[in-house]
Amino acid sequence: MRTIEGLTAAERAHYDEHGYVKLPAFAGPEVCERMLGRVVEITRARAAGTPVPGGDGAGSARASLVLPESNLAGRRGPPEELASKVFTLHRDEVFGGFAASPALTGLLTELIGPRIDCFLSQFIFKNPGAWGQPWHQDSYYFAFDPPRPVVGVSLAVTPATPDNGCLHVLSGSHRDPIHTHVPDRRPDANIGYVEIVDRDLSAAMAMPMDPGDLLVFDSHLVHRSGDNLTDGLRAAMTYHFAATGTRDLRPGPVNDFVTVR
Ligand SMILES: O=C(O)CCC(=O)C(=O)O
Repeated sequence: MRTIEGLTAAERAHYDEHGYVKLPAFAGPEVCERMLGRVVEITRARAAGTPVPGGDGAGSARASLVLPESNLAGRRGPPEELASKVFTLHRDEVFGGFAASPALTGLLTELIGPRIDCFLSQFIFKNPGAWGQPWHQDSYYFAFDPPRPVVGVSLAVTPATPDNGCLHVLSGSHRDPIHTHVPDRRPDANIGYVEIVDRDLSAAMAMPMDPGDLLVFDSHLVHRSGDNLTDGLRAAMTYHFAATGTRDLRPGPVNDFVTVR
């Protein structure tokens, strides 16, 4: 578990040059286990139409929202094995606690400023057979004033490997403008998947991660995830942060600004 607040000089230099930095063993195994247990509980309660035990921020208008994995439609199994993403978890104690933890917000203050909101959270269920999310920049999805800085973090909850659909990143692409994104051309692709097709991606790299590793990345970084070709789950918890006071010019069902520092 990471004990220092903030980034080292080398980590900051890596982030500035490449648009991302990986922080090994940022969280302990108990954090990953608690998140996985909690999101399964929430996903099952949502599928059953019953209240989430202990609440999940459902007191807010923005309770968690479960998106199914389109290309697994028709498969039988418990709800979490058919889910793709569970959005808007950061009012829940388990997920909100991590978003507001000093170890995390300490480094975010260096990239964003002293007052920080978490506005988006997603638990990624990459179940066996699930397709990856194509090349994209996260800021394509955000219409903010000011548009930057926006920082994403992805915590590996299970091992992430090239075979089970880990993230891939294009180093230095955080300096790109937002590219044109076209709809994902695969007929059974998930809702909201879009794709960059006008960028040379030959220098992209896979980003394997161990459980507890944290990837911190700029919202202009071009990235994707792979298909899960294994018979095990790849799971990750992703959050996005912006400066408190950022205006959302196109409010939608999943952005929910909550001050974390
Ligand atoms: O982790 C994944 O599979 C994709 C997540 C991602 O790229 C995103 O949410 O922007």
